[in-house]
Amino acid sequence: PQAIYLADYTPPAHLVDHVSLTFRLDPEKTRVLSRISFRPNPEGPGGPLRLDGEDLTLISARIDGAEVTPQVTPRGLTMEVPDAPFTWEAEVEIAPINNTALEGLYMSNGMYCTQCEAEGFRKITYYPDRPDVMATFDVRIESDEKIKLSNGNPGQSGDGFAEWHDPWPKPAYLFALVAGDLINHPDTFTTKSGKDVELNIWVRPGDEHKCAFGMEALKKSMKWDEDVYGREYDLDIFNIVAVDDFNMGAMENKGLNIFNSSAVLASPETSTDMNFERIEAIIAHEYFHNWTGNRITCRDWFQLCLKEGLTVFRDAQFTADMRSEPVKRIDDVITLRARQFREDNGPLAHPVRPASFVEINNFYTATVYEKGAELIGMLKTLVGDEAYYKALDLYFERHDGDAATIEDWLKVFEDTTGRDLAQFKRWYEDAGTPRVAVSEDYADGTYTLTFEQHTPPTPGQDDKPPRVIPIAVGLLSPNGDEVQPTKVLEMTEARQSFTFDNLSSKPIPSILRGFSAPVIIERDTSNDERAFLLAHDTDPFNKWEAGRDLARNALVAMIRDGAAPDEAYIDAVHTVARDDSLDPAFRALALGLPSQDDLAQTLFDTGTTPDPQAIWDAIETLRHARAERMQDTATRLYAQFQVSEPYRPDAEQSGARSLANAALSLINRLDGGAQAQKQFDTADNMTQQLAAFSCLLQAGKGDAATRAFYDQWQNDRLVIDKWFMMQVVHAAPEDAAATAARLTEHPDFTMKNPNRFRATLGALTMNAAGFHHVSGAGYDRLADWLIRLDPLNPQTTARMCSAFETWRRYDDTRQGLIKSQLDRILATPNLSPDTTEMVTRIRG
Ligand code: HT7
Ligand code: ZN
Repeated sequence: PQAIYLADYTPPAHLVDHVSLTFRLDPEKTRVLSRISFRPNPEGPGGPLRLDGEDLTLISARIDGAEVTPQVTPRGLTMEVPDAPFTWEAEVEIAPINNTALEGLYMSNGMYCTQCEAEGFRKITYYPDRPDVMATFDVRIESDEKIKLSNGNPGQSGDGFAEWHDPWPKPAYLFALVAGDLINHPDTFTTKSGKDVELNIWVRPGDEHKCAFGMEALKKSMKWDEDVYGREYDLDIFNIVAVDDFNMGAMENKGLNIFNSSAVLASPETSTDMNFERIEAIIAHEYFHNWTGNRITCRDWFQLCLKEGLTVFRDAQFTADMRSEPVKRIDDVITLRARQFREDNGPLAHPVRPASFVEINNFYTATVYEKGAELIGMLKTLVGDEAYYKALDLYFERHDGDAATIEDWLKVFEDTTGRDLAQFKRWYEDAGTPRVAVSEDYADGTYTLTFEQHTPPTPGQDDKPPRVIPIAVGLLSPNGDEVQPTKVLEMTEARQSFTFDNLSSKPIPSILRGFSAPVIIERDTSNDERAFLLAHDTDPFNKWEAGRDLARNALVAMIRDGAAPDEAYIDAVHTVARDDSLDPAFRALALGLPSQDDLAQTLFDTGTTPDPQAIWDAIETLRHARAERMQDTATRLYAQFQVSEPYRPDAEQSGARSLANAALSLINRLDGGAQAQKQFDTADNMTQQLAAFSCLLQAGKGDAATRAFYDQWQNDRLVIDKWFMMQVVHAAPEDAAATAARLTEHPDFTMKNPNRFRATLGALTMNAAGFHHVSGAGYDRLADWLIRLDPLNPQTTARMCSAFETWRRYDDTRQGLIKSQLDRILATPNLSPDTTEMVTRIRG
């Protein structure tokens, strides 16, 4: 497969005014009739009509009513056409039942559904399948299925047919169709200008009791986008459909969002607090795409971050407003570091706006999404809130109906603020996480902070010029008072100093407050200073960060130097846990420890080859030491934070449960699972049940609970995903690969369902010490299953290859074992382009 380059962008030769589609649905022989009004693009390169098309059987084609015979290849067709507007008509045949890749039109549990982003529409009919071709669509679905849905507003319907009209021009990746035996959970929303919108969540019969939360989340999202961004919904109806077999979380098709059932269905008995929060965020994310993605779309797939970075940023703002801003920020930074910093640091590093790709599906990454969102946050910090919202108003006004670029995006900020954003643009173009080294000086009441930035080389990019970095800083006096409230320092040079005057003593700096830029701060900080910040910092993010750094140092000292668990760390975190003036959710976060992967990277960065087993042992030892020291506190917190009111998945109750369950896991270290067993037996919601189940598995007392959990939930596929996942994630390192292998033999295991596959094999990669067990069994098992999945579902296979991306940090034995698995995958006959690209990049 050939790479394609941003620099080679050329506008399409032909534009489309309108598309009419008729679907005659059949599992093996669906007929798709298209009637498309084309016109030459005055700004295009000219030449023949080129349409994308894959896995299609062309039955007939006509231009302006006359039968034609185009030149057909496996990737599409070409046809000489008049240099004037014309109508293209085609009939093609497809077989949704055979479509296991879950791209294009496929079947899930007997229901027809589509996934067209990024390039799935070409598996439905011949079309210029690129986002800068936007058209209005009419769709007629002919089928005996009870419910037949597509984009836009409903038109006529009758015995065996339904019609839909989408008045908003859209690219083909936003096309959607669903047909099946579905039940709706209906509601309405009245927009700020008084328009009533019909809302529906469509599910399989039996799931209707799991829709209420998603519906509330949708209405809150619609209101929030009106209140905060002034964006109103623009159709008469908004449909959401839950589908079991889905490659990602959800898809923002115009007026017809399609969701992985795990991202929309929720009930207290079957979903955890984390599930509820994730569902609320994904519903908001997909809804917000209606403006940032659909009304304004991307010119080409290199601009993916234009819609994804902005929409992730908007959904994070929404969650912060609905729940707790500091907790959301801490959660997001934990994820950013775990996924995006890891990506930026290895062979898959790429810019937020990549310059080339082979398979676009491989670029739906943490860098495009999460780092893309960080760039929006930095821009907002740099220009200020007022200018940010003014720029957004201009963006919506200027580019409504456009397929836009990052240049268009930055220009609205330049025009609003008069700032030159040329240096800021480097954030979009240069891969890698900048390191910012900090030094300080204090003399005669003046405190000076000096920053030096450098970004390590990444594949294909050796030298990186300095970027503009907003560094939010506050200063504390030695008695704990804040002497300098948060101030944003704008670093633009490779080395730059900032001074603070009139200080009566040398202050303690709190640097990168709120994690104001996606960088790594390098500073020699003593543990005393960290403990001071943990106790006194007014910035919740840096307060949490100080505790996290203390824990990391303690663990590194144990692993590298054989040190005993650090009493000072345990005292400091114990103080936070006991502090009833703090938000319980924050206290639970403070009790968290750095992940095994985080520690492996920290060791590697500081010159020690990480030993996954030693990391696991150290975490176990530290957890045990903490449990012993915090025994009384744990007992008190566990009792104090039991929730007696009826279950609500809101921030208040979920914060209380997370602290009580953090206490349970401390208690569990010492009581051999007794309290966890009680909680498991009496739990009336999944948060409590799963927390107890996880404790029992960790205590080695999980056999009875494993059986009971299965018996209770065997008919709920989403809960059974949890059952698979828990067993693998909590298996002892030496048993993890065998546990995953055993579960792949279970009658409920299927590799056709991505959720189940991820719950089993993805869980193996989450069990770091198990996956990296020196026997190589983890690597071998994963490679086996990736090789098996690839012919069925290349997209999910390719994404899961990233489990191997950190291979160069390990010892020669493990490197050799992983390399041989990568070679084995690459040597597989007919390996998909998706997986070939990923493994080739990882192998280097
Ligand atoms: N825009 C969507 C990204 C996407 C996707 C979703 C489901 C299945 C396959 C997919 N390929 C790309 C989801 C989003 O970011 O909102
Ligand atoms: Zn998105």
